[in-house]
Amino acid sequence: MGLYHAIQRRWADPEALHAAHGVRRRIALGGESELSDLPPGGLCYADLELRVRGAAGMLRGLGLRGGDVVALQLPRSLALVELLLGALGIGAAVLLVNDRAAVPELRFLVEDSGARLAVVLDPAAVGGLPCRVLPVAEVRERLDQATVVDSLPEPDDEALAALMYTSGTTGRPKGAMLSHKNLLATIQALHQAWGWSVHDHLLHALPLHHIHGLVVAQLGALWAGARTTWMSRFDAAGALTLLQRERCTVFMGVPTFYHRFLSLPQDARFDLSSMRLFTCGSAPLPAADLVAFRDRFGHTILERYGMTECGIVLSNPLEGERRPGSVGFPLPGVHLRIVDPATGRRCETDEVGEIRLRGPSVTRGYLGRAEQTAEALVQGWLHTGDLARADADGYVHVVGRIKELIISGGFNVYPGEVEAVLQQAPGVAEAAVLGLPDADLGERVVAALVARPGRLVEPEAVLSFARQQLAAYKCPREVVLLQELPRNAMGKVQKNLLARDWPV
Ligand code: MCA
Ligand code: AMP
Repeated sequence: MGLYHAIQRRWADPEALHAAHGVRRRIALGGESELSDLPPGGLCYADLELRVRGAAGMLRGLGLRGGDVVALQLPRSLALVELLLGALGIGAAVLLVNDRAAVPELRFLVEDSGARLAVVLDPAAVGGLPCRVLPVAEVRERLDQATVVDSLPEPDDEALAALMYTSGTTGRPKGAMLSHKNLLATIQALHQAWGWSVHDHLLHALPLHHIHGLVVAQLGALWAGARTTWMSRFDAAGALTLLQRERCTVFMGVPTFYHRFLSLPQDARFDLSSMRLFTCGSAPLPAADLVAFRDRFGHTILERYGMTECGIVLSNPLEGERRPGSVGFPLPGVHLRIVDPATGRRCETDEVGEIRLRGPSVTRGYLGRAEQTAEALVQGWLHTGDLARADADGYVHVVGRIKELIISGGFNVYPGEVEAVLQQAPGVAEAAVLGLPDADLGERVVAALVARPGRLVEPEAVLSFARQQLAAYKCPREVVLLQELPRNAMGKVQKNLLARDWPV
C-alpha cells in the first residue's frame, strides 16, 4: 500500500469524509503559508488531490521516477505538501530539509541521499552537485502549469518513502530509510489511539521536516480527513488565540511550546473549550508543566515518545489516566523491551534500562551505513539509546539517555557534529559540547574550547564560523575558554564535570 494512495483512498471514502461534510467542500489546509500559496478560505480536499496529481506530473516531467529521491527544502507552503505527496504518488522518496539549514548541511544531505532533484531556496548552495535543481522561487508557477496525471501506479509498501536524517555520535547525519509501510504504521496506530476524526481541526505550528510535524501532525490530519490550520512560526499567545478563534480541536507541541504557554502573563485568558487533545513529545515534558498546564488551561497534555527511526511508539492513553512524567504504553503492534544494555537482561518493574523496540514502524536501517545500521538494529530490535523504567502499572517513564544527544527546543543536537565544526574554527585546538538544563528549551547547547598553543581564540569569531556551517539551533549559546579539558584516566572528556561546574 503506497502512503499517498492510502491517504487519497480515505479522502474518497464516503464513510470517512463524504458523509460528514461532502468531500468537495471539506477544507484540508488553511492558515499561514510562507509562500502565500493557500487560497484565503483554505484549500479543500478535492482541490488538494488535483494539485497533488499536478505535482506528480511536474515531477515526472523533470525526469523523476519511482525509486528516485527528491530533496525538498521549502518553507511551510502548499507547494511543499503538493511536492511531498506528488513524489510519494509516483513512488519517489522524499528528503525534507530544514529551510534554515546552513549551506554545508544542505549540500551534505543532497549528496549523501543521492537526490535526483533538489528543490532549494538558493540554487547556488547546491551548485556542482550531480542533481537537477529547481529554485523554490520557480516552483509555484511550475506547479500551476503542470499537467495533471490520471494514473499513478501504487508503489510497494516496502518501497522507500522518506529519508529522515538524524545524526550520530561520530558527527555526520545518517539517513533513516522509512518505507511507506513504516510511516503508515505510525499514522494508523495514532489515528486509533488518539481518536482522530473528520471533525478534527489541528493547529499546526511544528516544523514540517521532522517526523513530529510531518507524519504525526500533518499526515495524521490528512489521513483523518481533518482540517489543518498552519502557523508559520510558533508564538505562545498567537497559538492560543488561534485555538480559540478557529475552534480547533487538536494541538501538538514540543515541551518548549508548553513552557511558553505557561510563561504567558497570568491574566491572559483563552477559551479552549473546543479543544479535545493537546499532545507533547520529542523531548521530556516536565511533570510539573503537565500539572501546571492542567491547572491553568483545564486540559491534561497527552505525552508520547518516538524517534525518527521508528515513529511514535509509546503513548499515554486517550481515555484513562495520563500519568505526569510518563510516556505511557506501547502502541498496538509495537513490541517493547526495557533491558540492561550491558547484558540484554529484561529489567524488572521500576528498574532502569534501555528502550528496545520492534514493530511495523521501525526503519530497515540507514542509507549506505551498514555498520551503523548493525549497531542500531540487532535481530530486528531497535536500540534507542534512551533509558527508561516501567512502573507497576506498565506506564513507561523515560529517565535519561545512553546516547550523547542534546535536545534543545525539541531539536536534536549531536555534540560530535558540533565539536567537529568548532575544532576547525580559527585558533581552536579542542572543543567539548554539552547540554545544560534550560527552562525554556529543555537543554541549551554550550561549548568549552581550548586554544592552539600561542593562538588567541575569539568566541565571537568561533560562533560566526559555526553559523556558516551549522543551523543556528545547533550553535552554542555560551562558550568558555579553558587551558585544558577535564579528562579521565582513559583520556575521555568528562562532560559531567564541565556541566557540574559550569560556567567553568
Ligand atoms: C530556534 N532557535 C533555537 C531553537 N529554535 N536555538 C536553540 N534551540 C532551538 N530549538 C534559535 C534560532 O536559530 C534563532 O537564533 C533564535 O533561536 C530565535 O529563532 P525563532 O525561530 O524565533 O526560535 P523560537 O521561536 O524560539 O523556536 C523555538 C521553537 C523551535 C519554536 C521551540 O525550536 C521549534 O519549532 N522546535 C520544534 C522542534 C521539533 O519539531 N522537533 C521534532 C523532532 P538566532 O536569532 O541567533 O538566529 S523529533 C521527532 O520528530 C521525534 C520522532 C519525536 O518524538 O517527535
Ligand atoms: P529524533 O531522533 O529527532 O527523532 O529524536 C528522538 C529522541 O527524542 C528520542 O530518542 C528521545 O531521546 C527523545 N524523545 C522523544 N520523545 C520523548 C519524550 N516524550 N520524552 C523523552 N524523550 C523523548
